[in-house]
Amino acid sequence: MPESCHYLSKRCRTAPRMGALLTLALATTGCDGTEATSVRYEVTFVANWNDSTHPYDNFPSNPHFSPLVASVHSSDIGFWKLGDTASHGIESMAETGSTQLLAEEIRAHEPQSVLKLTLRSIVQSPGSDTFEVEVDERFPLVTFVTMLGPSPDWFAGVTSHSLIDAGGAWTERLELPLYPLDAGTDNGPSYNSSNQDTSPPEGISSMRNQSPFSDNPVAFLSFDLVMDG
Ligand SMILES: [Ca+2]
Ligand SMILES: [Ca+2]
Repeated sequence: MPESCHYLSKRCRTAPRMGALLTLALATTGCDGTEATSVRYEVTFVANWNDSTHPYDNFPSNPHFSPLVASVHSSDIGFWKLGDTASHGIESMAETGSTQLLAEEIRAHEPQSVLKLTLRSIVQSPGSDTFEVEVDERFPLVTFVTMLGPSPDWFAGVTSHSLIDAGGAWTERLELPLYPLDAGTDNGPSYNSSNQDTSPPEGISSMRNQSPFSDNPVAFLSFDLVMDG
């Protein structure tokens, strides 16, 4: 059996619900081993960072998230990980909100390991953003990052998250709470601290329940499989 039909055959054996079966059938054109099956997801980013959810440390007057960097890629590549040192692109994104360096790092892996890079616009918090991404069996992973602004080097996101579930089928709906992260590249302790470069850089770490953050998520990221027809 062609490799690209692997997930389809698994899905068919497990007698999926009719909606999912319909989607899969429509999304699957020419499963002859020459093309991977692609599906689309509606992605919704909901900003949840405000002075009620995180009521500490002179909460800033203009809380926002920098333009979301969204990448669909294969398991051959990853762009950040807890405990690892941030790349220059992640450092730049987390400290300034700039997408340029990170976009270059991601695009360097097109088309072999990266299917698509999507750059969005600033989202006020509270606020939301909705868009679609296309994924396929060779590129089932998503990586999303956005800076909390203003902040020294704090960001939120997911890394190399697969939209294929443990049973080998496309996940129909997924909602992920996003907790604040420290890129480990600036020592500033407060939202509006001046630049204090961390040299050498430290590993990326969670700031969940660490000053100035509470135990609440700063955002939610959800994925809904688009049901064609
Ligand atoms: Ca830091
Ligand atoms: Ca820095």
